[in-house]
Amino acid sequence: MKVLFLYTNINGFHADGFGDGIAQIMSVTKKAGYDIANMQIFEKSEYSQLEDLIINYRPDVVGFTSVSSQFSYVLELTDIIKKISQKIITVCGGVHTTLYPQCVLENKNLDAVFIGESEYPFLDFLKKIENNLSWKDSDNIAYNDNGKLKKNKMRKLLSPEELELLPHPDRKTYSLDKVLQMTGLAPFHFTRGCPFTCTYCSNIGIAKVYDKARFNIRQASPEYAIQELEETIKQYPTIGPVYKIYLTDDIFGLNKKWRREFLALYREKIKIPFACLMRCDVVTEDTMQDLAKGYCYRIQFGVESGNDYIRNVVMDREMPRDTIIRAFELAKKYGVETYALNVIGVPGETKEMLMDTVKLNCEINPTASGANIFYPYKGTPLGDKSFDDGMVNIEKYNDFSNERRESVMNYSEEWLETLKYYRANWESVVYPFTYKRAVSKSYYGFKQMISNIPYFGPIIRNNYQKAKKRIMMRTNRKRTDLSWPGR
Ligand code: B12
Ligand code: SF4
Repeated sequence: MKVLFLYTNINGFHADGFGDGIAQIMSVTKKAGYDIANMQIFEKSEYSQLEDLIINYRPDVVGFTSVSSQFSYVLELTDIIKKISQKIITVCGGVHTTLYPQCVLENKNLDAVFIGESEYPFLDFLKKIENNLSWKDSDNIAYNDNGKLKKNKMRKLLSPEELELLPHPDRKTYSLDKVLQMTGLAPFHFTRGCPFTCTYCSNIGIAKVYDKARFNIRQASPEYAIQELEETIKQYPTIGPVYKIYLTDDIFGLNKKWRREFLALYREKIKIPFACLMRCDVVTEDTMQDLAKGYCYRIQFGVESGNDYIRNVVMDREMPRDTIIRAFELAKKYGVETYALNVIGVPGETKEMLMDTVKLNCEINPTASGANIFYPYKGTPLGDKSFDDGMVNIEKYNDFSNERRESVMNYSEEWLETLKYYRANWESVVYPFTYKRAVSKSYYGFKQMISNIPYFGPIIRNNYQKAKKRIMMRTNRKRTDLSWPGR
């Protein structure tokens, strides 16, 4: 039996390309003995290549993965697939179908969606198809039952012991080459879940799907993670000399014991600079020291809002202002670059509140800073409330193409324009014009151009960064490199 896995990133606002979730489903499917293939689609012009692949490979099942903004493309692609053969079973998993399984009713050419962690439910599903049994009895799926949503029972979340038994995500069939070239980084994801309850984020929504108040973290052992890194580096020897590592865990190192053991092993066996995502309240002096010693060169912190009411009441961040300031100070002290992530345009925010965010960013003075416009994801508390209160412009929302770049909320024209302006000009607002900055910005543009040269670009950039770090360590100067892959 043949299974084709598809990852789309059409009209994404930054270069992406590796879905850890689908790569994990691919590895268990392969291990179970099925024939698998993969295609990554970045442009609609690639649809015809998919047609060729379907005709030549003749899959029995096609599995998509989808975030909300990609779902309309998934539906377009199911139409293409079913036009070639009605016999091919089309399914989709990922965060969108988990939070909003009703989406399966939107197009009859999508046979079913998977809800939540689906390694074993997907294998059962394939086994049923193979044995000519009804796949409609599989766990974790939802499908269109004569116009009504039929949702099957959910398997329990995988325990740490079960995670330890999974094969590592398949980075062979799902070739990383394109991702490395596009992003300049090798992504890895070692933690499932995040226990915080931020109202705009999917984690609280996923917790609800599992009837839980919080989506607590689960991990395989640090040894398992290091083994995955070693295996991948062996497969892609450019990781290290050319490409750095990006740990995409929602919050790296939330489990202290795990983090300490992982970093100790990383120092001994991996020794490649890595970037990661963290919360400001996870960082202590100890942690920062350990991270800096352990090859962490950059941390992406969610600042979200500089206004206490928006941050802690509307967004439920539970994050004191001083904690944010302290985390950025510590990063500076230990020579770790920082990126501040901000969200503007949440319901209730005024211009003054937005300016509080600008002020806080000026105060913490991160290496780089960016702002995205609030997007009401279905299944999240703030997203659902926005829909319930009639605050979402449905027409704009259905046209996902400007996700996070423009607001889809029913705000006044003036406020919509203000948000667009601040998002587009965030850097110049946070870092006011100075000749030094203007020079460094053009220099950054030049560096980006160099980085885009296939293969050699990242080598040149890395050597430059190493030399710069050496000089800065001596002079203890502030960094001005603005590059960051973003999320
Ligand atoms: C790492 C990460 C990225 C990486 C990798 C993206 C990816 N698709 O995995 C990068 C940097 C590329 C990225 C980009 C983006 N991201 Co992102 N990202 C994450 C993050 C932090 C972790 C994802 C992950 O690896 N999880 C671990 C794996 C194991 O879980 P999983 O992906 O859910 O997979 C399991 C199940 O869903 C299911 N499953 C998944 N796929 C499939 C397929 C089949 C066939 C089956 C059967 C099952 C199945 O089984 C998997 C294993 O159990 C999440 C937050 C989160 N915790 O989910 C945000 C998150 C997914 N990102 C988000 C967003 C918005 C984006 C962008 C749209 C940003 C942008 N505007 O450009 C892009 C979209 C890129 C794309 N085309 O997918 C949102 C999505 C919200 C939504 N409802 O749509 C999230 C949830 C964060 C949030 N704000 O809440 N992201
Ligand atoms: S801390 Fe970050 S990942 Fe965790 S719930 Fe909040 S926004 Fe989501």
